[in-house]
Amino acid sequence: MYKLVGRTVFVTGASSGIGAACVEAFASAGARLLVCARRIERLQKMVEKWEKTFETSFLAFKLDVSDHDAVQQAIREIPAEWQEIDILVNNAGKALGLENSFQTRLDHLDGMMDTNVKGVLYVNKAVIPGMIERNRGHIIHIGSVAGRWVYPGGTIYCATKHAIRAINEGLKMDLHGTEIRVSSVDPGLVETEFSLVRFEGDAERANQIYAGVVPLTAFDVADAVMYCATRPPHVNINEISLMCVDQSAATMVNRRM
Ligand code: NDP
Ligand code: 8X3
Repeated sequence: MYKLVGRTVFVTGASSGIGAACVEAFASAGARLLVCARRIERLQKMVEKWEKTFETSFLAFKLDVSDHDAVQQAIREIPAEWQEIDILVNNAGKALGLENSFQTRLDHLDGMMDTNVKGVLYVNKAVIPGMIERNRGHIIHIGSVAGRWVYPGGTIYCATKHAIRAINEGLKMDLHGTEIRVSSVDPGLVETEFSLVRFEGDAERANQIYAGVVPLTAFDVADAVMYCATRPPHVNINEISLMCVDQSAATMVNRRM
C-alpha cells in the first residue's frame, strides 16, 4: 500500500458527511489534514475532537469554494509548512430542491452551479499549479451516479455532476505527461446531511429518501477515496462508481417496507 504518513491532504467541505469521513480515514493513515468549509465554528470543534483522536496535525480555515477570490487568497495564505498539498479531495457540494429545471429557484440554480462546478474548478485552479511545480499530486473529485443518470427534479444537480465527470476526464488529459493523478469517486445514495440541505432542513422529507433502504455511509465513500489514494504511484484509478445494494439505478431503489 502506498504510504500516506506525513502526506498533506486538503479536503473541501470537511464539516459534514463524506468530507468529514475522508478526513478521519486519511488521519487514521497518518496524513496531515488541511480542511475547509463555510461553517468554521463547527469545523473547529470537529478539529478539536480529531486532534484528540488522531496522532497527526490539522489546519482548518473558513472558505466558500464558490468565491473565486477567496479561494485564491486562502490557498496563497496557507502557512509555508502546509503549502505542499499532495492530495486534494474536491468534495464540497450540494443539491438544492427537487424542482424541474425551469422552475428551480435562482438561488438554488446558482448555489448548485457555483459550488459543484465553479467551486471545484476554482479549487483545482488554485491548487494544481503547485502540484505541477512539484510534479506530484492527486486530485480526487467526489462525483455521483447523478453524473451518469438524470432523474426527475434532479436536472440541474445532475448537470453539475455530469460536469464533474467531464472535468475529471478532461483534467487527466490536461495533466498528461505529469506524475499527477486524477480520480473520481461516484456514489449513489449516501446518508449524510445531503438531503437535509436539499430540503432546507425538512428532516421528515429528508428521512424519506433513506426510508427502508440500507444506504451507503460516508465511510463507505471514504474507503473508495482511500483506495484511489493508496495505489502505487504509477496507477491512476480513473473512477469508482458505488451504490448500496438496495440501489440499482438513480431512480431504482428497493425499499424494505
Ligand atoms: P453534506 O451536506 O453532509 O456535506 C457537504 C459539505 O460541503 C459540508 O461540509 C458543507 O460545509 C460543504 N459545503 C457546501 N457548500 C460549500 C461551499 N460553497 N464552500 C465550501 N464548503 C461547502 O453532504 P455530503 O457529504 O453527502 O456531500 C459531499 C459531496 O458528495 C457533494 O459533492 C455531494 O454532491 C456528493 N455526493 C453525495 C451523495 C449523497 O447521497 N449524500 C451521493 C453522491 C455524491 P458548510 O455548509 O459548512 O460549508
Ligand atoms: C447524490 C446521489 O442520486 O441522490 O449525488 O442525487 S442522488
